[in-house]
Amino acid sequence: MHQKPDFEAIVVGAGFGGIYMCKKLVDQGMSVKVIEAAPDVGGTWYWNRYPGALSDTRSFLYRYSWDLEDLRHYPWNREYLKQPDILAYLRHVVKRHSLRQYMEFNTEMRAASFHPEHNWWTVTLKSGRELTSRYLITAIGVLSKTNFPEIADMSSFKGEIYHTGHWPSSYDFTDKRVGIIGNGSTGVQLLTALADQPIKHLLSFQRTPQYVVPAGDTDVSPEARQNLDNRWETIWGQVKDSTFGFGFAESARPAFSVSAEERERVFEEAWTSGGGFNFMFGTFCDISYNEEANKAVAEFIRRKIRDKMHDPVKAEKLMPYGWYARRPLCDTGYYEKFNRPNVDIVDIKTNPIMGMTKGIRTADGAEYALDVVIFATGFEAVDGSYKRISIQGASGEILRDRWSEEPTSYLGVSVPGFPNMFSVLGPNSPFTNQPPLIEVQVEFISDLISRARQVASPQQGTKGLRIEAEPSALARWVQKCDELSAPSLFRRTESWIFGANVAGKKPSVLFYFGGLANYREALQDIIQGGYKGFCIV
Ligand code: FAD
Ligand code: NA7
Repeated sequence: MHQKPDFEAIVVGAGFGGIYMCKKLVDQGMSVKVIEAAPDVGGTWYWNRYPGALSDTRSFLYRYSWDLEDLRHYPWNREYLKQPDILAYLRHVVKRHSLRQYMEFNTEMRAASFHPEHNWWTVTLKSGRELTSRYLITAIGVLSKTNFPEIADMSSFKGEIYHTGHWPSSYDFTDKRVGIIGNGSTGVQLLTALADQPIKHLLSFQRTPQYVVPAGDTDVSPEARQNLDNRWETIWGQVKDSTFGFGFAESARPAFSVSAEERERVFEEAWTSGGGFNFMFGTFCDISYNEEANKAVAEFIRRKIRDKMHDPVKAEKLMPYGWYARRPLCDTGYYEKFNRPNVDIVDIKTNPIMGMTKGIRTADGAEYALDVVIFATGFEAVDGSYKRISIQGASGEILRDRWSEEPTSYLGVSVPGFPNMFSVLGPNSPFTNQPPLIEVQVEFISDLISRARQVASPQQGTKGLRIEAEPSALARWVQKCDELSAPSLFRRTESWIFGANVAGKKPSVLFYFGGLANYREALQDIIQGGYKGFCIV
């Protein structure tokens, strides 16, 4: 008889990924412990409670697909969900499926090591407590570790400093001078919301202007909701058979296969219906890799920005000229807010930030006096969360050392040398709407574990107690990710998608650009081949 660990599985993180992982493993009859650093469930939506925080995946697809009854009855009535709505939804799911009993909050994993003699993991918590488990599943988030750049003299600033990814439970900016550093998805949402508050002066410190298209946020009528409720199975079928999983028909037409008038009509239609991914991938199929197509759409958006702005000087500061090849953004009235006299932009590309004293000092010698500085500077995406943890594999190697040059994993879920450990949304996962992808990965991981558990039995000694990805399978997957992203303009554009947003970090291929449908097909092929690329010993 072999010895038993404390739990069959430890799941780290209680966001969309950890919650579903817990559900699947509990349903398989396993003993499961979920540990979460935050005081409650929610993940991203626990931490990012800044004003204006919302998912820009439409409401009908920013949820789980596996509870049809709940899909039909859970109430929501706007095209997009705000942060409190998503947090409430995830709490509801945990309650509905009685998952809280498996979860421990305010519990951070600091280290983990694999013991080849037992084929299990020891997880060390911040408190020093140790837990053992056969399987370790990290669902610790792609956008979880904040990017908090160092600014000279920051400690001498006497005002308030916040990061959007660690937003406090209360704040009051009434009559204050507020500066926001960063204008990605978060900065755009935050500025749009704060501009409506009684703030004295709101300044956006902007390094790279963005292309922002309308979100199209409206009420969802009871009839539209009923229509969805009648079609959930078809809807999710389409989503999981698509590239991006955002629920719109992805275009198969190149931009220059149609006349200039038709292009304009298509852009105009997408502008009116709204949605960032829809605009980039629902209009034409080659915007992200054909330079001419990209230039055409960029020019259209610039025209729209000019139309919205009253002051040509402000408009020019907001004007993007690089490739339209970052995560597509959408807004609920961003540009219009700059038409107000108390909302302005500071171009920190031309005049970088030099330090913080009474506010923010820039290279031209200007000093912008501020009461509040908000960092909307994003995240160290994908592998950032893993840098805080010392994960030691079977031969003693530490995962963050392995990943110091290039974080990679087989299918986004498994790393050779780190047996019985699986990640949800690990490096080289598809670049898609995340909830459906999370489901696909969680189901793959739980099926793989189930397969190993079938092989294992007390009579068979250690057989089936160790699953590991093969190095050759990883190499092939990484090469595929490299080839798929090579022609993309995204790869020639600095952003978190290639790890190019954090000072000192070497950019690398962090995502699989083949889309959700192809990814699912690859998984199916692997399963049918007896879990090709994994060895179960
Ligand atoms: P997370 O939600 O990030 O949860 C990870 C959890 O792990 C966190 O709670 C964290 O506290 C915990 N954790 C991390 N390290 C440890 C540790 N060492 N010990 C214990 N616990 C730990 N995606 C979309 O598809 N569409 C969108 O519209 C969209 N909008 C977004 C908007 C914002 C502002 C942000 C930040 C992200 C957005 N995302 C969006 C991405 C979003 O992160 C995912 O959709 C999804 O929430 C990820 O869920 P997750 O469970 O994988 O990770
Ligand atoms: P992003 O998209 O990484 O945006 C971060 C913003 O912060 C962006 O404008 C950056 O400018 C700016 N930034 C970052 N570091 C600095 C420094 N050192 N100085 C000045 N400005 C800086 O993060 P978000 O939180 O907006 O969005 C992340 C994802 O979360 C998003 O795509 C959604 O999926 C949810 P830059 O563009 O690099 O010049």
